[in-house]
Amino acid sequence: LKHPLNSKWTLWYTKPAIADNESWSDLLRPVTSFTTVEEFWAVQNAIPKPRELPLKSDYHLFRNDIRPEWEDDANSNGGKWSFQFRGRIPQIDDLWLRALLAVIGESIDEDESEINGVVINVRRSGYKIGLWTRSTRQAPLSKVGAKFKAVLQLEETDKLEFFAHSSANDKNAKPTLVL
Ligand code: M7G
Repeated sequence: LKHPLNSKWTLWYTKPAIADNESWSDLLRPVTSFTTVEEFWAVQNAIPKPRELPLKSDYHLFRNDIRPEWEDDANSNGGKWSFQFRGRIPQIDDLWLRALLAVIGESIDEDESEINGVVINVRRSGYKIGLWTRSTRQAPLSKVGAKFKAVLQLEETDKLEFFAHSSANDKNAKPTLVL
């Protein structure tokens, strides 16, 4: 017996650059896709956890055939709810799993329309998790952000920040919403 998910999901991996001439698109690859709960767990149990990934790598889990890039038509008018966890915190594997389950279980967004995917970046400063949304409409975003803050087990005083992808190339961009 297999339990179907609402969407097909594809896991992507960004490997760390070794040489300076390796571009973003050279480093980003789809790993595998799944459509059922059972296939999700088979993938989850087979792959390295965030704590086992090298610095500068990313996992991206995206719906259907959406590419984990600002340029994809599904993402270009949207943005991401983002939180930076400082340091190599031991809970990150559990928090990432909670984020994955919330996204594939569609428990963050009741009408299923806003969420395109979820990303973890492994960086020297720590781990960053981002929830990518289809739009920047404030009402649904606030609801989604509040739920995502609970999924990540953030404290009231932790600041979850929303950035529009239209400002993704601006290193000084300020969040357009903060929860
Ligand atoms: P990042 O991995 O989102 O965050 O972006 P970081 O600054 O914490 O490392 C790192 C770099 O990867 C960006 O400056 C871009 O050069 C490239 N990059 C990341 N993303 C998500 C995209 C994307 O969606 N499209 C393109 N073209 N480049 C990207």
